[in-house]
Amino acid sequence: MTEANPTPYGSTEHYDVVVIGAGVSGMYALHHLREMGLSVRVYDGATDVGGTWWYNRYPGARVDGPGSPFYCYTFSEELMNEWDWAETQSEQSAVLAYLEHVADRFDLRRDIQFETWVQDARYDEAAQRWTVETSTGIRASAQFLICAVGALSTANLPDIPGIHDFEGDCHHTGRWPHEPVRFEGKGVAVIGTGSSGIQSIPEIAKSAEHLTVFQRTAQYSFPARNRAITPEEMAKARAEWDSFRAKMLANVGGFPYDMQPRSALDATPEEREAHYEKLWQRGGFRFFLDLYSDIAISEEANRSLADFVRGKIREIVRDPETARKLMPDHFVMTKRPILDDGYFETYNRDNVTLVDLREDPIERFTRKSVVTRSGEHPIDMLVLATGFDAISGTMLRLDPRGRGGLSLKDRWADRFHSYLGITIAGFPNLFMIHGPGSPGVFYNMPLGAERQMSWIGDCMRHVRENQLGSVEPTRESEEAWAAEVAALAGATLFPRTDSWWTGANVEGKPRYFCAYLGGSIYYQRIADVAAQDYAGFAFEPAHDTEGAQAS
Ligand code: NA7
Repeated sequence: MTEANPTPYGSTEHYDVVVIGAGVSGMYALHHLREMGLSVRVYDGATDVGGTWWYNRYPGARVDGPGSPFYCYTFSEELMNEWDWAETQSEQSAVLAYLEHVADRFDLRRDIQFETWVQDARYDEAAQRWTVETSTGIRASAQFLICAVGALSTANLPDIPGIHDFEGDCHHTGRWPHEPVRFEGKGVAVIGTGSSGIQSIPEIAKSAEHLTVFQRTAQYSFPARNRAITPEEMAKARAEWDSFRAKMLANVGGFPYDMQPRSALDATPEEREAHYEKLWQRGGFRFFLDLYSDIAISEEANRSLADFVRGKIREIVRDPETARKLMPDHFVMTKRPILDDGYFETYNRDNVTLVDLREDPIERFTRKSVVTRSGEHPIDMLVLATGFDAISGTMLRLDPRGRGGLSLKDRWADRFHSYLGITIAGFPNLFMIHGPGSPGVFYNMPLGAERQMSWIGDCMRHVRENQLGSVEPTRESEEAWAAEVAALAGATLFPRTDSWWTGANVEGKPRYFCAYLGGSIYYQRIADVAAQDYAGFAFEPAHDTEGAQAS
């Protein structure tokens, strides 16, 4: 292993790699890089591991992806064998407990500095190294910088007149307090009906005196039907782990399932209805995987599912006026699909009111109320389920400085330029996990982190073993990559809806769909790039071979 050189406060610590973020991606990056024999330091602002699972402690927070036991790391069969998942849609505390176990088992914490924000990251062209400075006064230098900063980590806080005057407690779902929040006897307002709002609203309604939901966009939501995982299911997942993992690697989204090859338009309306009904009754994330192949592609296919869900909302919600307000009108699936536990049923409670902000927008806050065009809504507590400056937001907040002091904010002013969703021209030796231009949130995220990190590790090895000093994509390869990302997205309905996937939820953000659709194809693409001597990248020789090798 290369020697790390930690030095006292005020001077510079030297590592091979600095990783920003100790969530799912950063934790795996640390493990992988250590296995490669590199010295690594990880910085994270939280007090412990977990990233998004450390922060998002709001009531009702659960896995809304493929579901346990397949939302987990796959690199260690022993880890799979020793960890029991209790439910199909694991709650936040269960996922966090798993990540804490991973940190213990692989002794990760000794190389992680918690409660430490990286405030400055600069590339030194002469030294071919990154220097970071932290909120705790640490300065560290490393040959490589890995940004494992999370796709959903910078809160999107609404800028509504008077919001800072509100005197009651105010919590963003992604910054939820660690001590219990009590809703009993309180008038609570929730702003936002994305996944976080829709997971938390039924839970808050159970104990709040009154809950007022402020909805900007009505949503399609599907039953999670969370249930216990049986010992037999866990045993099967373990016994057949190799074949499950092989399926995950081959599947477009990284899940151990076969995709439905049939077009919705090849089925009769009756067949479609029966198929949707069967999936609705079974629930869970597999609803989306077992749909027809063209739901996100063909307007007609899409309409068939949208009509089905709208029919369900009408059936569930007793008050026709509330049901009308809850009717979504965008293409179904083109905002992040949501799994809920009794969301629409919650509007049948006497203590819940829905305000449709399209008809009745918020004008301002007072010390004790929300004022909409139609009048005043007195509240004691405000819950902001308003989402995140997703995918690119945290990189922009970090604003690393590349060659010649180039600011990422400037480089990304018009688009989130990247090559392979991993590297950025002008920012040598910097790698992103789940960055814009990668499959990111369109892929099983722990597995995606493993696969991207494995590619990044190989690229670092290539640099070091060939006495190179830096690796950086060309702008031409970025342009070609952007065209590939756009062509994949352009064949779908996704770019046609305002969502955090298209950046439309944050004012002033470039509006375009920046995830690489195509999952497993992506991993073949990046493997091919490596096999073709890292086609599309420019390498510099090491200015100081010894320094680059031994850090
Ligand atoms: P989302 O999915 O971005 O949802 C945020 C919600 O907040 C959504 O309904 C927004 O409406 C609404 N919103 C945002 N800003 C405002 C303002 N200013 N006024 C009113 N309403 C607003 O974030 P989540 O945290 O729910 O989910 C993020 C991901 O985490 C989720 O997809 C899972 O993958 C896990 P909009 O739809 O933009 O009109």
